[in-house]
Amino acid sequence: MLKKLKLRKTSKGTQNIEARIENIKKHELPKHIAIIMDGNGRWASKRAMPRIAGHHEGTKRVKPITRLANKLGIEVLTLYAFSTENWIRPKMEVDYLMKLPQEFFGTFLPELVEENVRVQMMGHKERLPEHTLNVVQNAIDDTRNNTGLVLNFALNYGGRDEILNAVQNILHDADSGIIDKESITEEKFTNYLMSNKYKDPDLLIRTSGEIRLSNFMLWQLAYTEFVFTDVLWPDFSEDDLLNAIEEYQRRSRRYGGLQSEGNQK
Ligand code: V07
Repeated sequence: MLKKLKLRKTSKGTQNIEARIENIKKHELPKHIAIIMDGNGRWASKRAMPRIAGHHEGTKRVKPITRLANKLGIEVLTLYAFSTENWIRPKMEVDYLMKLPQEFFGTFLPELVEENVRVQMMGHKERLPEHTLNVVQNAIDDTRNNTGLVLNFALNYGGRDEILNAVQNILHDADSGIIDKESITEEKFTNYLMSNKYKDPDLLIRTSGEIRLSNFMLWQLAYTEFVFTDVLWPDFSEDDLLNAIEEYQRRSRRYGGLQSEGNQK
């Protein structure tokens, strides 16, 4: 009985999704979507499961969301996978999290290559274990020539840390005469951020009901539309992504013509 219900829900959902995608494509899409994938721990504790079971489930949700973003023609999907603050978690949990890129690419990399998705990473590489860095670098290399969706993982990333680093590098370049101290504009500043190849996010989604930024892309989110949802990340479905995009489209229609704010790359 349970199985039957589940199947019915899935096939109905699929049908709806195709129709919704067609409609969504008729309107302006966010070019860059950033997601704070929160709620894995809560998802697990609700089921009396260990936190790592929630992370495992959360990793599985990244695939369908990436597929849908690619299908919609989104240019950049930035996913907050691990923050510079996450190192204080229990060692066992951190060790597990650091194996998730392996788990993810182990089954998904061939499809990403095939589907023209380009993998990128934003964050400090230094502190990451070698095995993590190796699989991420391998995925970046294998998808280097792809021209479709950029799948950008924020891994060991922190917004203040990023800004501070930009300042330090600017000071360094000013000292070496590479940049003129008097002519540092917002545009030049953004060149020193880790996201310097991408436009600012048009849409930020945070799951799990928390209404804060938690040190994510502080500079880049200045003009971004925020959509917060109570859905926990392991439950976040294609429908939920489409809901967020539809909300974005309703808002941009409402503001129509007033969209010249923010820096456009
Ligand atoms: C992680 C699953 C998603 C929810 C948020 C926390 C747990 C995918 C990756 C990943 C990262 C880099 C990469 C490929 C995949 C990942 C961590 C945690 C640390 F190149 N999910 N996921 N990395 N979670």
